Amino acid sequence: MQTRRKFITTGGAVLGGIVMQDIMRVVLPGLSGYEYCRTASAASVATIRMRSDQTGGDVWFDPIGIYIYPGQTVRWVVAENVHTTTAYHPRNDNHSLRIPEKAVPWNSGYLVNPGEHFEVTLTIEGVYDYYCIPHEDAGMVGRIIVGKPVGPGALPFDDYKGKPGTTGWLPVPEAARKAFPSVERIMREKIVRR
Ligand SMILES: [Cu+2]
Repeated sequence: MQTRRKFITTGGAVLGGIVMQDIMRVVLPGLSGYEYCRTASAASVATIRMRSDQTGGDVWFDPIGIYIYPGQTVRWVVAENVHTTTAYHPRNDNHSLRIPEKAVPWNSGYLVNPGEHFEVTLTIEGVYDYYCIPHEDAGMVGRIIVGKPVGPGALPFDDYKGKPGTTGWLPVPEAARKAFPSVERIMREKIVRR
């Protein structure tokens, strides 16, 4: 927005105030909101789209794996179908813990309309695995790495079994296990798409 505003101001000086005001009124209502969001968030927000084919048989997060810096915000946006973004954490329906121990788990609840979105800002370093409640068994999961790839999410899926305090935790379903991109691949490529 800064750049655009500067450009418009410069243009206004050249074209004259009245003309420029008219142009702004006509052209900017459509552009300004988008430009503002895009520019304001570019430095700090990573966007993940929640996707589906027309039948709902194929569902996925895009990208499925991302690397971000501590303090960056992740925003999930519905593109098609109905989804959630829900951290692998015992407080979310007794799912096994696959985010850093000190991190706060999130659950967006159902996002039902295209464009609906949910954000978290992740400050604690580690691997964060998450799923979509209605589509977990279909393998709709994603992985975020914040800074160093450490914590429970970096361990094998069954690592918790037999450890104290894990009674009743639900293991990651088979289709989801297959869907996760590896930690190594995310560290190498930073953004991983299916
Ligand atoms: Cu879903």
